[in-house]
Amino acid sequence: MFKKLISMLLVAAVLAAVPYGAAFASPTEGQEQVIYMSIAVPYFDIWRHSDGHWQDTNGDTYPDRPTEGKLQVNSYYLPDESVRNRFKVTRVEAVPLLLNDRDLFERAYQYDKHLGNWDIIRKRYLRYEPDNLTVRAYFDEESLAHGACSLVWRASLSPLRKALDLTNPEVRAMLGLPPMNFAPGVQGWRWYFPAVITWYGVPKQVPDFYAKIDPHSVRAKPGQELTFTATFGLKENYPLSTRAVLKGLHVIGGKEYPVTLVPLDGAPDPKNPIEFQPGQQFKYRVKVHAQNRNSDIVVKINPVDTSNDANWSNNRDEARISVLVDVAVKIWPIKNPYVLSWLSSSLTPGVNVRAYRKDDGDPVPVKLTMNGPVGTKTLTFTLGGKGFKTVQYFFTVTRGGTWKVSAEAWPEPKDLESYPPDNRASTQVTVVKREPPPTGPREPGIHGELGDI
Ligand SMILES: [Ca+2]
Ligand SMILES: [Ca+2]
Repeated sequence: MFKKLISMLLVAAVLAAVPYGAAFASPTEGQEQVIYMSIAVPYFDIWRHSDGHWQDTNGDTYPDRPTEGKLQVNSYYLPDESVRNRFKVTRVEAVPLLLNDRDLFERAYQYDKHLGNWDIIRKRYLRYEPDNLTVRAYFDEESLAHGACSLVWRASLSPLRKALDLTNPEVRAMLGLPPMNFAPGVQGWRWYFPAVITWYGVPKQVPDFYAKIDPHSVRAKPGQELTFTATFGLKENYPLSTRAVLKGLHVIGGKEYPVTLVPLDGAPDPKNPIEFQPGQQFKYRVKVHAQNRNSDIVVKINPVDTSNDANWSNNRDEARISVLVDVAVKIWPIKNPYVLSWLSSSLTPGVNVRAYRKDDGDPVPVKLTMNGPVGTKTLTFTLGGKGFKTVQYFFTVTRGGTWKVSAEAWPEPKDLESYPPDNRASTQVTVVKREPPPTGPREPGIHGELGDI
């Protein structure tokens, strides 16, 4: 006699009374989607002993014979742990995989390659399917929480011509079964019950990655080396470790140039996606040189394991580099000295005031203030790199003397100035009072001096 054969893995499955298609998802958990497809190929063997009786191979106490309708129950698990981590399973569907179902197979094969490609599956299993094969998935909330379901197959154990003959040495060799001498009258037959299991789910809690840069704003001279600290993290309310890609960019005039993120305190190499534990953050140093125009340092973090982030607004941060400018001012009399004729009662001397940019950076507002005998005058205008503006300051005098006029020019805001010593200047204007020439005795009624009032 041959030893008793248990042909199938039997798993006691409690069949929950959950109708096909029920979904365990709340509306806040996002769109249900196919999260995995698996290919299951259990088999059902029957054996006839040499005395003619059929063995109970599925352990249900009834003998299993050809042509009988059979019910088979197996448990299945969502095999991909990363899928289980990212999605909450909402339901499971199962359908038999038949010889003309190549499209269905190819879809499932994208996820589950463990049994081989279509040619292998078709040759090894699909040719040996029983008649009237159906399969249905059963699950409840608890089983889905473990990524598990039960599959119930029903089939008629026929026809024999589509079954593998387990007593045939060639068949045994193909199946990897040991050679065996069978007693006369012994029969053994195998059918396969191929099925495709489609797992549906919704994304689990969404991670919230964030990126920060410090400081947020610096003033610098063109060419000056600047150091920033970039911090990338995963908020601790996400329950799993998950990966993200880090990026640093120097944005100059709308063009993006990558910057190197130098790991600090043992932070991982940012060239590859980085795994973050909940609440974990890593710091990197960013070194750049200020350009001759304003620029921005942008840091970004993007999730890798999910397509979503709970709050995109904190996945990017930027620092502004405001380039210092060098404004200067010059002031000089239009004429020096002025001469006040004895024929004139007054004179309006003036000074030229020039505000100019010594650097060649982006345009900035410049405030020019002039102070002199007629008070303070203020002008604001924009000066581009190497630009200048010349204005005059006039005042009226009725006598000779020396007058002082001062000016100062500053970029706005004032602390954009890189070299303050030349932002103030002053000059003196001398007015010489010309006395009338000596012309002899004065005539009555004519005042010889038309000057001072
Ligand atoms: Ca975020
Ligand atoms: Ca200056």
